[in-house]
Amino acid sequence: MLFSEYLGFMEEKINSMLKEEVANLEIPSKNIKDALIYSLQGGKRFRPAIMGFLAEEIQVDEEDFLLLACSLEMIHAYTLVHDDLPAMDNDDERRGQPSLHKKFNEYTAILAGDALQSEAFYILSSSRLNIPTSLQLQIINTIADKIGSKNLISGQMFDLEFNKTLPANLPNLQKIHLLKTAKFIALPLVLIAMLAYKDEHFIAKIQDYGEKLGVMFQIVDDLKDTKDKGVNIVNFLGKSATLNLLEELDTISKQKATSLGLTNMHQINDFIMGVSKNA
Ligand code: GRG
Repeated sequence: MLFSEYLGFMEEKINSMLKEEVANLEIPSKNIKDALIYSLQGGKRFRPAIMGFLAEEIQVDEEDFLLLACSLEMIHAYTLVHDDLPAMDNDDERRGQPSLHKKFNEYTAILAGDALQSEAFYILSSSRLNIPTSLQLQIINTIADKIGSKNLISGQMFDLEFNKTLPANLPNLQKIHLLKTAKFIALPLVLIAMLAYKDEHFIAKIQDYGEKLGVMFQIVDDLKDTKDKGVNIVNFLGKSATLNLLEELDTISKQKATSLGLTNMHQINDFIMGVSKNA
């Protein structure tokens, strides 16, 4: 199946799973339950789709990673809800709808973000994952590392400090892209490699590939949205040099995938490059 088709297939599957996950939660506060449902609607499900694409290449069964994919989407949704808050990026819209704090209010958005993160780890640590406990612990540990203060949180912190207490220069911007976006695009691929019991060498290489893909993903996001954003690579390099960098990353990352025997993953590159053409 083409990656673009697979994305649609995964979107439907994850949407219905997430709906069911939240429906089954016994939450005393109806407002929080409604906010969780709202926050989980409308994503592209890019991270689950890249998981599935790699899973097919290295023979990991769907039932072994779908709950993991749902947990990652919950964590992803939490970061978006919190990022949209007035104290952070102050965005009124998300996924074509009012952002959560606009639809509900600020304290609901803060608590819904917190809840999304806890519910994700509740699923991740449950026996429903049906994998050996030692592997499950390693997976939880890896996720906590990538979304914690060593990675995602510092990336977001630097983003908020950029051009204020943090000098606005290209190395700092690239550090933000790596920590805030790229590590969280590499993570789903690393988790699939862990489920397949791949060795350290493979995991380091797939992480490297995923990070390059993540930087490409962020660059395309920057190309799509250049208005009033200081933290945007197009403002530093200009459009033509940004497109050249994107091409370069595409070539390098495809070589990395090829060296792992994963040529089907090139379709993910092509999908990202395709989005850049319409930017
Ligand atoms: C609040 C801890 C914390 C972190 C926020 C994710 C993030 C960090 C900020 C969001 C802003 C942004 C532009 C992030 C770059 C990554 C990105 C393009 C996220 C959007 O991901 P998509 O396109 O979103 O997969 P959908 O809506 O399709 O799920």
